[in-house]
Amino acid sequence: MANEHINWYPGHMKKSREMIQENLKLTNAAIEILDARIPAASANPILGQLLQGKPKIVILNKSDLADPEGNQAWVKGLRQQGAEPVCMNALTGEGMTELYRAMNRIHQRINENQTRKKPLRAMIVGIPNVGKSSLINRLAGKKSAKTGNKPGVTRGKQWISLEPSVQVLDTPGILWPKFEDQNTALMLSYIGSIRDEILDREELALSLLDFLQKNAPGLLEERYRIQTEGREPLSLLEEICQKRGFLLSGGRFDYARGARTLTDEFRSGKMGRVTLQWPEGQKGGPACEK
Ligand SMILES: Nc1nc2c(ncn2[C@@H]2O[C@H](COP(=O)(O)OP(=O)(O)O)[C@@H](O)[C@H]2O)c(=O)[nH]1
Ligand SMILES: [Mg+2]
Repeated sequence: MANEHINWYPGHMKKSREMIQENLKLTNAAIEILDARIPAASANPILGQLLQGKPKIVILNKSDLADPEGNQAWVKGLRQQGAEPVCMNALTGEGMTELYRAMNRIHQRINENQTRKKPLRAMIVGIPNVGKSSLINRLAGKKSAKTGNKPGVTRGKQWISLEPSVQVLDTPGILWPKFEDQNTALMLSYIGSIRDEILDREELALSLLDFLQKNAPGLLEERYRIQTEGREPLSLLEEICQKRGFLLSGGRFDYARGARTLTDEFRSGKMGRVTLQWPEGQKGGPACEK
């Protein structure tokens, strides 16, 4: 998976915010992309402030990797908060029809009671790796969006016209996650959206095993054919190494390989679909923070 990581420095964050503020002046709506597995942890901390009341569509992207029940729960929860949620898979285009519908609803709302109808001009925003470029490519219908995250880079503004009066800016706004929050940082590490160096892979694997054992033991039990009840994460990792034959000389466990395999298989969805954060008061996961 080609994860793009950014080191966020204060200057960097300032530039990125300024770029978004500049571009927001040209738009009357935003499309916020979240990762459907961790909608709370992948939300931007200051987006609400930047939008200043502009309507937004919330895309739960990578919904193919999240629990379908979790997707439903988030759609319902976000709708109750007055947002326009759309479940999506930017790789296959699933959810595009819903996205167009949501854009039309917002467009109508913007022009309600207006004699001079304005076009809808929307901007895509989100933290790194949620699928901004994938969606822009899909909207543009060709591989046109630049890959790589360069906050602050200003290119000539290009609009992708979906209809004559519905346009999306071809440059996404890249915001930083709430990584000062420990739980958020962990969730982002589990799905591979922040540098692995922040947590050692083996530590990360043990933490992920602990989380899954408590919240989604079935994933581990089915994938690795192991019993998880009452076990220590380390013993789970050892059994996974044993089962996969990840052994070093003298029969020692190859923890590094076990950890890499576990995290890779989790991130790519090989273990199954899982929602790590549920809307408040609902099943599984830690209660999501605001
Ligand atoms: N499974 C899955 N992977 C996705 C989806 N959307 C994007 N990706 C992958 O997620 C990674 C990051 O996507 P990208 O569009 O570069 O994210 P950006 O950093 O927000 O621009 C890439 O490896 C994409 O192929 C999706 O809906 N489902
Ligand atoms: Mg990108």
